[in-house]
Amino acid sequence: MTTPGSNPDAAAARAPRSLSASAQRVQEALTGAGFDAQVFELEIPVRTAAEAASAVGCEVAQIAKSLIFRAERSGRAVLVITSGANRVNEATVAEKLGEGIGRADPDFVRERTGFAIGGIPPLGHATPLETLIDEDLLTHREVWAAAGHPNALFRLDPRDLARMTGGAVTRVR
Ligand code: 5CA
Repeated sequence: MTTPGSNPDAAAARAPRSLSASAQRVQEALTGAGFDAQVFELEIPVRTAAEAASAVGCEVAQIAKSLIFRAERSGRAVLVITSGANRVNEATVAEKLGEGIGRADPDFVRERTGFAIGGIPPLGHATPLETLIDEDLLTHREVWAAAGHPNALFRLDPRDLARMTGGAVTRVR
């Protein structure tokens, strides 16, 4: 006879996967906001869109890169979530925001997002971020985003990016 809950394989399948603290924060932000996405951690870090795509077996265009810029006049932090296949055109973004932008330095990124470059997630940030979402991401059925740590990712419907960030879907190229 099998006692319910005594099968070690079933127990392992149910056990919460162990996540690093920063990835766990993203999982909690997702769950708390009503999204059922599951954060998971790879054995190896994936610091670029190309590495992430090859690790999860998707197209590089399906990686949602989270890039932080600093608005020049207001000093606000701007999150641009772009397709791994695209390069953000700072002039295009500046025009949408009504002020110039520049690449944020690592300290600014950590201070405003609470995370280090290489694992910036689309949600769960330390401070509110003005957010723009690359319209090209919406051409995919599913995309993958960083989850707070270089080894951590989650899969989502790209339409959820707008819901979880309040960001505008627009052209950023
Ligand atoms: N974990 C991976 C795959 S999801 C990841 O987070 N990729 S990413 O593209 O979203 O974030 C890495 C990006 O951070 C790089 O593409 C690069 O644009 C940016 N970056 C790297 N170094 C710096 C730096 N010193 N200052 C600002 N941005 C940087």
